[in-house]
Amino acid sequence: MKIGITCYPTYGGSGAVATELGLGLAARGHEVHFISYAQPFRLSGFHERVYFHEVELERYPLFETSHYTLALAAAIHDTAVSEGLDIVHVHYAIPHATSAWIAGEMLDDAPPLVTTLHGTDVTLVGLHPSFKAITRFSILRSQRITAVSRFLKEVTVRDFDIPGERIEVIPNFVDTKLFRPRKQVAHRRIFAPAGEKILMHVSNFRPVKRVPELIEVFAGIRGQVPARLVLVGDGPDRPRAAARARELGVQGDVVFLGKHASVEELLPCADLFLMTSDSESFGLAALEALSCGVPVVGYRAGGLPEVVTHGENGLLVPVGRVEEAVGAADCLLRDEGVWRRFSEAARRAALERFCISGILPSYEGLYRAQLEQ
Ligand code: GMT
Repeated sequence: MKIGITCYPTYGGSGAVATELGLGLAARGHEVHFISYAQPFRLSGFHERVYFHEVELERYPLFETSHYTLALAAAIHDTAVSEGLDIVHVHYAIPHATSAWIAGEMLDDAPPLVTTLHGTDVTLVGLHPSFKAITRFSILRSQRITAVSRFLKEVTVRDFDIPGERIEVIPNFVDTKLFRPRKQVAHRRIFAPAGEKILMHVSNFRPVKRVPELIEVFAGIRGQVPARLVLVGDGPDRPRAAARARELGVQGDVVFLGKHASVEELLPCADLFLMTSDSESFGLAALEALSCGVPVVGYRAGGLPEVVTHGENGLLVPVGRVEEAVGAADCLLRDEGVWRRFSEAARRAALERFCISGILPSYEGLYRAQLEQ
């Protein structure tokens, strides 16, 4: 099949999933055309049958804003024509499903449109009164709709009045060969020179992630166990997180690494992964941590409990219960035997339930079923 994939190229789960899906499909013999305004952050190196089409954002003095939705529609249209795409698969509904629908309207024989809902396209941005109607319209115009968790499907049905039978849940996946437990002795020594425990968090530091509150959780843990916190990523809440670390007097033990594309090199040296989001449709970063054998401590929000099994490969507490999160982390860090049991269960969950080789055929099957209709 010739598959067009549109995603945000920026640091985030939807772009990561879309890129790895595309690379996986290409490895299985399909031709994959990424259509985005910049090279997706996880798309590096040369891969056979993988092509990148950059969306040109024209500037003209009359326009004060860029016309991303239109430029993307034009790029999807042009790529569909020039490459003869069989399927267009967009990740994150806003405005990608809208652009792809416009592109389809311009074609006599448009390729079917698959829209994958990822999270805030439905739970936050899409719900804004100025976006809700067009988001619903564009989702419904997709021939196939997928959601990355049962939670996200339920929210979409409830808040957008979209028939449940139209949405298929295909969970996110992880490359378990890449994200695997490794002995990272050198990295560990850099992050924790005195042998402290290493806590890690990876995100785009948006308010939904509650990173300043995560610093509070860390400060509580550090009060009980020698520990250091490694923060990977960047975004609007980074200054507030840094300020909170200074207020709590833990800034010396918090490392802000900034954005890093190869988190599989970092995650294996963590003892725990922290995720304190107040809403998380899936929590891809948590899954990648589990795959590296790193148990997760976090808030029981959205679809995260579908990924992290409480009491088995992580501990989840109600949103905002900082003290309970500290207690949960302490319980895992203090007892080597308990930690090892959780770590092994984490790796097992990734291998048995979320391995890319098990999930990718669901997308292939969905494309085939649509093309055979
Ligand atoms: O929806 C977003 O906030 C953006 C998106 C991203 O690109 O980071 O994150 C969402 O999609 C990821 C991949 O499916 C999920 O793992 C994240 O849980 C989800 N984020 C939220 O729901 C806040």
